[in-house]
Amino acid sequence: MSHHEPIHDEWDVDDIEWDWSEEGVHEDELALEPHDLNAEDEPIAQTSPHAPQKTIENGEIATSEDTTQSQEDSMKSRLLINPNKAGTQYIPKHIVAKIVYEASQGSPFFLAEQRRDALVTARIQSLQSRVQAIQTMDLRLERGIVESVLRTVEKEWETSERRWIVCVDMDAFFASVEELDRPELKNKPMAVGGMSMLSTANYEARKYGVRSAMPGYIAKKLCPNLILVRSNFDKYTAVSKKIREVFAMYDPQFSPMSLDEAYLDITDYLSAHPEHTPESVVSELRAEIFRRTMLTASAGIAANKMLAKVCADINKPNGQKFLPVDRESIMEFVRTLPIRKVPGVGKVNERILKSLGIETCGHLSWSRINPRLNRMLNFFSWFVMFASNESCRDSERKSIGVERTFAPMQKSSEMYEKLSELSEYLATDLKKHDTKGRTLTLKLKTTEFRLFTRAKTLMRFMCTAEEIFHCAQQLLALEITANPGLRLRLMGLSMSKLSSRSMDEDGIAKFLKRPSPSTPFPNPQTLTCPVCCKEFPDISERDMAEHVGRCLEDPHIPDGSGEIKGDGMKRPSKRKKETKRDKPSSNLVEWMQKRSSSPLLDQPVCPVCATPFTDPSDLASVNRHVDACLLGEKQ
Ligand code: TTP
Ligand code: MG
Repeated sequence: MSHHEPIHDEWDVDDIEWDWSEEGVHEDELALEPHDLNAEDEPIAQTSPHAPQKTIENGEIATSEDTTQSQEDSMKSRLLINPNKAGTQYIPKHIVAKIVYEASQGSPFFLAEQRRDALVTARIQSLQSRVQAIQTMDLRLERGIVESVLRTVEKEWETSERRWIVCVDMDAFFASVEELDRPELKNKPMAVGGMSMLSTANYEARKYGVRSAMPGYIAKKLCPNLILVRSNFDKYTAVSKKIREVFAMYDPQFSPMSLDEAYLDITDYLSAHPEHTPESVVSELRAEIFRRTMLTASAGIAANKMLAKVCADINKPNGQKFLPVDRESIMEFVRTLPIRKVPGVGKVNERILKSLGIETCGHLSWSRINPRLNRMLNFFSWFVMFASNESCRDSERKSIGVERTFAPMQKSSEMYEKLSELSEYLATDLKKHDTKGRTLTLKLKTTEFRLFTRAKTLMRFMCTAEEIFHCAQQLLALEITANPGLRLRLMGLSMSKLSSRSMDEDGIAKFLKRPSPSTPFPNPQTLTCPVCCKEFPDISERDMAEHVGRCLEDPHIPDGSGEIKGDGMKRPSKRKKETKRDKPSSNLVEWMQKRSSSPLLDQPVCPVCATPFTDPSDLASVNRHVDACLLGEKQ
């Protein structure tokens, strides 16, 4: 992936997949943490190679292990970060683990990882006791719900149109680009980056266990002959441009994920070129990339993005994997797929799942897993994602982010300068993708490797560098004030809750202007401003909308739901004495809910057919309704 290329993955403040930069730190660990575990910023760990194996029988899950894993084993596997990276399979993992463990002991990175590892162990222990409690419950209802959801998913799958989705990913991208200028490095172990961090390594170096996001000094222990090359983003961006020209030949609306990776939907291309098969199109595409750049790419061809992404890694480097789109082929493929291969399952999720005996995606299957646990860990959603028929269009982008790693930084003036630079980059990316967003997340990593994110959601959209910087500096100021002596090594900004820029009206203004025939509001009338709480007799909706807009623009009034989360770092209490003006957002939500014609969001609905219950307090009729749905007696 790239330096300031946008990453767009599902995230909801906690679930961020960030980009990285100069020194290359990949935080893939942040995606899709199990809901109920509140895994926060917890990065990935690999289950110990020595951990006892678990079994799943009759839907019951053995939960005895993980706590027996020694702290040292747990740390060794954790420090491996991603032992499944293509090209690293030739060296025994335990040898790499031992060297990395010994080389990093006592470093700030090691201490931070140790702290996080202890947290995960504690979570696993608490999870295991909860799982034991669940085992004794009557779960027939939940099993029925899972079955019903699966029936719906399958029906949708059967009736929906098959698409051919391709994930293309360049091989050892930064390193391969460097080799173009220095061909003598081709057969030598080489990595891009510095002693503090590597961006990537060529396949020769991977044979020694060297890989992305590994400190250079540790890589040197694994491979003393390793040659380090400094990164040069201008070169990578220029090559990326050429690759994208090729992508556009096969799918003009391709979806770039980073400098070296993209999703393409080649269904239309195939219809226009009936002489081709999906495999021949992708071979041709890869050959064209090679012709233009002298670099190799690998690809996955499958029914959806998730499967294509997994496939792209299978025959790396310079290979492609084709997965037929029929149900049986997909089910067979998924059944044996190790859970760590699922995009979004990082080292924490992997360790947690493995502690429950879940090693492959087959183990996620509803029939073998306790459904309540399934729901608790949210892994059903991963399972369903395999069956998804989503397209890979750009419009589905959930967030756009940039980040930079740098030499330790302590001066706040420098921090603000970096923030301003990131705001510019983010604004440029937002413009490029014709989008704007309401939630801005600031990500910081300290020199002690403490990683935390602070997010703020505004009622209005942001897209310019000034708007972004204005919001971001408030978040940064809070941290600088709360943590004297703060020393940073990484900073990132990401925008989510995105919307197209081309929409002429947004947010509250649009809402306020929306006609609402089912909940008529007399006009003019007495209305209360949800921001300043003043009452306005005989005001028209239009004037009220303008007033609310002005209130929201007033910087002295808190402008939305400032969300703050993190890793327990000290931060100033934002809440002073609560005054009427301190609670605008709850008033606003309430006000908007009253005005909305749709049912309240938290109205209980049937878990099977999603119909709101007319009288949720009448449990007997609720049960009758759900039973009927489960038995398929309702339409
Ligand atoms: P990747 O596609 O993940 O890795 P890669 O292209 O180097 O190797 P592979 O053959 O396995 O695809 O990332 C693309 C580029 O993004 C990579 O060359 C360097 C950069 N990068 C970082 O800077 N830091 C990281 O942690 C990772 C994973 C990548
Ligand atoms: Mg790559």
